[in-house]
Amino acid sequence: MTATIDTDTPQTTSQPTTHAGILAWVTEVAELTQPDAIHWCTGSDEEWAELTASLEATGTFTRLNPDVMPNSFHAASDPTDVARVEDRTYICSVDERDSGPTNNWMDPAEMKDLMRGLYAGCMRGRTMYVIPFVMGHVEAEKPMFGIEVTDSAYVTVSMRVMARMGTEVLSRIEELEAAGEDPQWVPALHSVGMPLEPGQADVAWPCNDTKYIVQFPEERMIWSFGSGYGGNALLGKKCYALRIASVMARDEGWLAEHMLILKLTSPQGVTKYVAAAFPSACGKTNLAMLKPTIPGWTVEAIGDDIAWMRVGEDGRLWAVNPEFGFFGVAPGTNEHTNPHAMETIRKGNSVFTNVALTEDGNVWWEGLENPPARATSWKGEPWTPESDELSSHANSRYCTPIKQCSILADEYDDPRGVPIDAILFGGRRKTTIPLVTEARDWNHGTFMGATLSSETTAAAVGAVGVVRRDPMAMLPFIGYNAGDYFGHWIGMGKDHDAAKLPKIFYVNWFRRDEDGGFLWPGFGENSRVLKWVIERIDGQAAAVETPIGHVPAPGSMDIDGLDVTEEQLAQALAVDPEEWKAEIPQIQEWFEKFGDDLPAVLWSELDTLTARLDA
Ligand code: GTP
Ligand code: SPV
Ligand code: MN
Repeated sequence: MTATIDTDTPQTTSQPTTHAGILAWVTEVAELTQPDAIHWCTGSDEEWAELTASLEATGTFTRLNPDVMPNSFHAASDPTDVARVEDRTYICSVDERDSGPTNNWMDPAEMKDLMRGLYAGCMRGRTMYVIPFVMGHVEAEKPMFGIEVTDSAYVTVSMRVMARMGTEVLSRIEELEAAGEDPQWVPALHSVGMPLEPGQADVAWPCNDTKYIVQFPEERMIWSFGSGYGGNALLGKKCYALRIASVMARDEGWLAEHMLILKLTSPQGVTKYVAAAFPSACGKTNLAMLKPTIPGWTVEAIGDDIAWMRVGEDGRLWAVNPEFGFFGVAPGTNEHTNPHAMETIRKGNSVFTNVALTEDGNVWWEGLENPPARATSWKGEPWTPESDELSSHANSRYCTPIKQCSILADEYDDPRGVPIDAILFGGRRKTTIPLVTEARDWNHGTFMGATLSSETTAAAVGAVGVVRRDPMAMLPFIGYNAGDYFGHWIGMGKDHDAAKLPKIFYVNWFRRDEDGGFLWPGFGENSRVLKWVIERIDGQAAAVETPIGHVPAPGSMDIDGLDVTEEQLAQALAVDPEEWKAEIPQIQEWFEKFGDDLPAVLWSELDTLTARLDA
């Protein structure tokens, strides 16, 4: 029989669990946070209908016109709660050294004291939702369970889109336990941090000026307070599937990465799988759903943000997407740049946050076709195409079920994943970095990843357009010492047959000419780069060796029908030794941050690069 929670306090709205550990934790959280009610999520359609209706009632959601966006909703956040807060994100390892020089750290006991103070009574006047979820497949060999407890209905409905969740997941945990196994689950506590006093009206977007996004890596535990925004609040995503999972991956010999996964099929029917790590808002979702411009090639999507990769018995690197939805950047998404995303969204069942709301109950954002004559901006103000302000926040997002994507590869549903042939690293750089470069070997590829640089974007709070090192596009997501993380990457090449591991490439879609225009048209045209990559792997395409790696030989890239001059292409591919020499001291300074924790191999790679540039 199901156990019940002490009913002195909150009203429990549905069945809890036979799992003593989960029940004890939920009870402990309820005693601390004092919610009015506890709701155990089932993940059913009825639950979705109830929760979305309650969000309409509080003014958080506006239902979109069902004729254009069925079962879909518009939300506008508090203007201060629009992105990940890297300054407020902590890795609270027992030993400070284990969080490394790239993370914020506080002693875990001290952090818990501080946060218990914030959590005390923080759910008063609200319902606490208990969300059993699994990242990856529920039938995986070792399913990666989590229980998110949150006082936000917005987070609950978003979690239903982004992760496999609900009764089925809880039943699976209970079943494994009953069978004598010890299924591990990550406790993930979230509160918007805005209790309601009796009679106090709620606001559309509750949040708190004080924010903490905290990972306790040894305990595999997450505590988040004060924000309702995606990466801060949907705890299965960045907090679990990257920060906590990267620690598990280090301990167990696999990789948890900020990567898309795609399947590429040539006109001859040959299939390859590509994973690519680009920093936030640097093109993963767009590449994952790419519509090739070169005839006969097709791309199918497997994932757009996170890849978990393990070396299989065959020695190849197998990748799964642990997520269940897309949480994509809205601005710039349109019928030309990402027709498959548009088609996915139009099927409905989606949440749009911080975009504009049109008078006919649709959404609009910068870059979308057919601007409306009038709309309400994300700030709730009247907006017209003549307005000085943007209609949508630069980090506004759509949240949509992955199963609605018509080009989702069948392999998405395979718990074994897909064997990766190529890994791309990429960043947003106006200068210096060529359109595509092939690494000489695994260690050189790891060096490319470890030194990846990119201009900051609106996906995180802070200045935009500042070049920073973002190793493997994981700077905000490595759950441990980044020096050890580099060592783990190097170790993957040492512990396994490097010949069977993916080949590594470095791409840059964002190089500019003197007038500030993009040298490369990007989007669907990136299929030409993918083709060159595949042909390199198969030993077909020619390359020239440069100090930084192999770049396409003149004429080796398929530019048939492309509206780019030879001159522009040459500029996009150019390796300028002077620009690269200017990078060397920056890379040196970056590496010095890690002291003795930096693998010596990376210093030798830097020496090799310097020597080649000087030669
Ligand atoms: P996160 O979800 O934050 O991790 O971002 P992401 O890496 O998935 O980035 P996304 O694909 O959403 O792209 C972000 C922005 O970059 C959008 O505004 C795109 O329009 C733009 N973008 C993507 N691909 C290209 C490209 O090939 N060329 C150019 N010029 N812009 C691109
Ligand atoms: C990113 O910032 O890399 C995202 C969006 O994918 S969030 O889930 O908010 O982290
Ligand atoms: Mn991302």
